[in-house]
Amino acid sequence: MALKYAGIEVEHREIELRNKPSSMLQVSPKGTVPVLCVDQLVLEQSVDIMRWALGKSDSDNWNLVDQSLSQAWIEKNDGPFKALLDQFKYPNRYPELNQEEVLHSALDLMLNPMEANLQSSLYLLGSKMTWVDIAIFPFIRQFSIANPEKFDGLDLPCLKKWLNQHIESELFRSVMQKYPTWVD
Ligand SMILES: N[C@@H](CCC(=O)N[C@@H](CS)C(=O)NCC(=O)O)C(=O)O
Repeated sequence: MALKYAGIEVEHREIELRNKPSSMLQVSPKGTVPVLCVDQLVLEQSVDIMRWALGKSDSDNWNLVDQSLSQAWIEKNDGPFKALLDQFKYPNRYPELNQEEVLHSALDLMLNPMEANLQSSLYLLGSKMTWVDIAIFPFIRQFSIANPEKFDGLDLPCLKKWLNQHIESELFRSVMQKYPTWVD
């Protein structure tokens, strides 16, 4: 989304995670997606790719954020919330965990604090959309899809409105397409 927003054209190589092409592992042995190869650089973290793209072009000032606030949200999302998301998405991998407890931890840690922010402003960090909204909403989307009935029953009206706005956005739709799988 950041690349598209910044108007950067890329050669998009969709890969099969179960069968990673050796050309990818050669440039990025850590073997996770996304990876961006540009100007002799190999960017292997989504957040680095976003920063690089916005450094090139940022017409709506997505980058105009309080640095420590944005970092705190991203760290919470990528660390403990991502762990809870995996536990919520793949309960069979965590038979020892109680799903209700996982859900409550996710609410306490992330979903309720986001709801509180979104009750007083349209976006996570205030009245303007920033890269932090774009970085975090795909994780909330995954959470909502993992157990739609449960998610629908949660009292998070502003979070749901925010999520739908992003899911229905032209930007999201334009990048969420099926791409052919890359074969070396
Ligand atoms: N912190 C990394 C996480 C990357 C990551 O874990 N990607 C997953 C897919 S969403 C992956 O490539 N997993 C490797 C695998 O499943 O083999 C980032 O934001 O780029």
